[in-house]
Amino acid sequence: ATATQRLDYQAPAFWIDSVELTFDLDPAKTRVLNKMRLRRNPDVAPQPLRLDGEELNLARVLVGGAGTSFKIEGDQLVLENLPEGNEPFELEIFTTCAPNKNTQLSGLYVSGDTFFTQCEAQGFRRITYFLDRPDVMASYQVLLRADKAQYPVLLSNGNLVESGDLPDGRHFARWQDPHKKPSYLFALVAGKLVAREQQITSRAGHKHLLQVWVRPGDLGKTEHAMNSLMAAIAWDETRFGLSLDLERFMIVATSDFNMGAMENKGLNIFNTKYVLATEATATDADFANIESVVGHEYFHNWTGDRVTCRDWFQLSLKEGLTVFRDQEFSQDMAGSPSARAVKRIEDVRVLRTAQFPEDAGPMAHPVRPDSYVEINNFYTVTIYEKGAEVVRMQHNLVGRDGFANGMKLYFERHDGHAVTCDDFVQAIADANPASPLAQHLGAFKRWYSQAGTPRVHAQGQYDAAAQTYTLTLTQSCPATPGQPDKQPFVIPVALGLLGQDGRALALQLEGEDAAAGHERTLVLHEARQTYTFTHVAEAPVPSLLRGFSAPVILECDYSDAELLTLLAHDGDAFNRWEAGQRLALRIALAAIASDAPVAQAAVLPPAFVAAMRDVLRHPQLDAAFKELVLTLPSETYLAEQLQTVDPQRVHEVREALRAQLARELHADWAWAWEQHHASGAYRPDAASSGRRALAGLALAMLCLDARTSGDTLWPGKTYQRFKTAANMTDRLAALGALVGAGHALAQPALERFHQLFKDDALVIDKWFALQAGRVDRGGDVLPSVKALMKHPDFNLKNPNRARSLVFSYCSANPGAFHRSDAAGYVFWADQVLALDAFNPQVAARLARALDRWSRLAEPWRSAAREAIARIAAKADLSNDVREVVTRALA
Ligand code: BAL
Ligand code: ZN
Repeated sequence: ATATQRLDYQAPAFWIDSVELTFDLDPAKTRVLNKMRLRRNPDVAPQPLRLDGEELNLARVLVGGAGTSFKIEGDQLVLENLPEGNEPFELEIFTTCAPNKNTQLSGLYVSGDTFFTQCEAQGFRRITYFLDRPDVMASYQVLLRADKAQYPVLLSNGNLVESGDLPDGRHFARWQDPHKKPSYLFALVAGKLVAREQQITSRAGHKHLLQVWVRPGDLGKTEHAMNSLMAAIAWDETRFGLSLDLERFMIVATSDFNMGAMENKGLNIFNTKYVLATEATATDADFANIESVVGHEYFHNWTGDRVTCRDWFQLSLKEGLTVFRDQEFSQDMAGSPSARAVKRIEDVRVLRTAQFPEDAGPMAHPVRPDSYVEINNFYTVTIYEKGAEVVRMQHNLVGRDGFANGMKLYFERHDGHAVTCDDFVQAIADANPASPLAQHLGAFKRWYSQAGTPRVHAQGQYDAAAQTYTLTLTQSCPATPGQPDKQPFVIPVALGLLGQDGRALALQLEGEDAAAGHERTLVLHEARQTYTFTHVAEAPVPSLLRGFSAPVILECDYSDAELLTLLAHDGDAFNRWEAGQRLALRIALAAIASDAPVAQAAVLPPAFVAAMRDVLRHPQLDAAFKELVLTLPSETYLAEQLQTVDPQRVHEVREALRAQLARELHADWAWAWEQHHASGAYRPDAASSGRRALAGLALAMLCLDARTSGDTLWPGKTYQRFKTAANMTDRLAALGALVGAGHALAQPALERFHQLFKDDALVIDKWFALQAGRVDRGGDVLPSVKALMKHPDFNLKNPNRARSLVFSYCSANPGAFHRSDAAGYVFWADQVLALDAFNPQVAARLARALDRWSRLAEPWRSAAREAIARIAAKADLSNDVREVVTRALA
């Protein structure tokens, strides 16, 4: 397969003004009549019409009602004898497809007994021949016909204009979308579904019908999704002045879905994982994810649907911006400054453990990539999460009001159009001409064009005689594939200075008349810049990159004492957490580098343990924040700091540190459990989920310690908690504590859990994931994963189930996966190949699990390379997997 290049973009030779689609739905053979009105694009030289189509059976083509000649070239239908001139003409195409054979879950497919579609990025061409590219925006009218008993509900985008019965037990529904849209936002759903409904009146005074469609038994699990949707609608009106532009807004849930959810205009299709929740079946994290994903898809209605992408290289235009919006929404919903900081820390943790490795590995690509073989491989943490950071930096450089003005200008200029990342940043800058963003716009745009995570080195110098503090910031960025040299980035560095007692110091830069506050943002835009603060009465402790003000790696030679000061006093909650992580990282990395045995050893120095105790027992800090501070950096994050990675040593050291924290803070964990475990009526709000998170961590630590101490009290209490828990968060935490400690009670608890929830697919996913993700002890996880592959409930074809077992092991459990006998890698390669035979998108995701193979120590490195090469040697790989393994071996 050939790569598509960003710079090869050309406007389409034809526009499609309107489409009338008629579907006769049948799982084995669905007939599609596609009647389009097209016209030549006068700006492009006359040429044949080339329509995309994949796995379609073509029956007939008519132009202006008459037969015409055509050619099939590869996956394209080519029409040469079309009317000349710029007048619109009508083209009718009859095709059939087989939804029940569509295991890729792209295009029109069947899940259970229900029809669903997924068209982003290029699934529409699997439904009919079309100009399947996002810059072709058309009006859609859709007629659905199907057996009434089998498919009583028929949905598509927009408004229902007509419905009724047909002969032979069939019926129809006609839908009209009032908004033009690209083909990737088309959707249809047909099946036995029921809806939770809600009528709302917007702030603008318009009435809307909201619906959440699910299978009949699931209606009781839709309240939270509906609440989240209403909150998202209200939030977008308040925060950005953007209101719902449709009479009806629908969400439909399916249990077979490659992604999390999809923002089809007016008819969002969701993975059940991000819709269904009750306190008995879903955890606090599930509740939070539902709120965030429902918000995300809803926010796409403006940032994605009304203003869409010119081409797929601009994917972050809608994804980065919409992730930024959903992150802000979740922070605003969380409420208190502390709860907002917790959300920020969680988001940064994802960025660092998933995006930083991507940016340092063979799949590294800019936020706006330059080339791809398979666009589905570019729905990445770089496009989404780093893209969101790039929007966040713009927000912070122009301020909250400036950003709102920039968004307003963006919609004034581009509403109804397909545009580029450049158009977005230009609008934000033009609305804020005096801002540092506008001042450094050209350099700022490098965030879109250069891959790799920049490193910022900070060096401070205190001059007691002059009472000055000089901070020198230097930046660099490592080479990434195809980009050996990087130009400096524009890096906003939010900072404060603390006195030795932790007090915030007033900030006055050389040349300024007076101090201006206790926090400010320096804009680093050259390779090296120096800033001098004056009137500094004592050697300060710098608190740099507050709130993680830029997606960079900050290097600063802090002493342990300085980090302890920041951990105890920093007014910026993010940096307070960060100081604890830096301390833990430093200790862990030293232990990894040494050959000393770590099991049962006291690797953590007393000062660190005492600082952790102080945080845990702190009278003012929130439980959620404590839980984050008391959680050690992950194995993946630790590995990212190393030039050469021995994954077993990383695992062993982290487990030893965890065991020591469990042991030395035993009384404190018991205290934390007693203080936080009581639960009244369940509410998924930030404060109560924080208490549950800390109680859950305490229980895990108490069970872990019982493993070595032989204590039976805490495992017994945990089992009791597991049995009587009033909600899934507490129940799963107790089960996880037993499983994580490898306690004998884990097995009966797992069996009981399965028995209780055997009919709830999303809970059974948790049951698989817990076992595949548990702490490895002597290589015992892989055999149980292999046994679970044979469990009657396991099904590789269901993406959620595949993710819960195979991905939880290969992609999220490094200590268990990186076995020195290479059996983890052999298993991985087998599963990538098995998945690729029917679902390339999911297979290609799994293929990313060994991205960072080249940094592994031997024998892992050679074994990993061999496993990747075995996949690459397969002749009939999908483009998806081929691209990933080719880049890995390059
Ligand atoms: N557009 C694909 C799914 C999402 O990002 O919302
Ligand atoms: Zn999105």
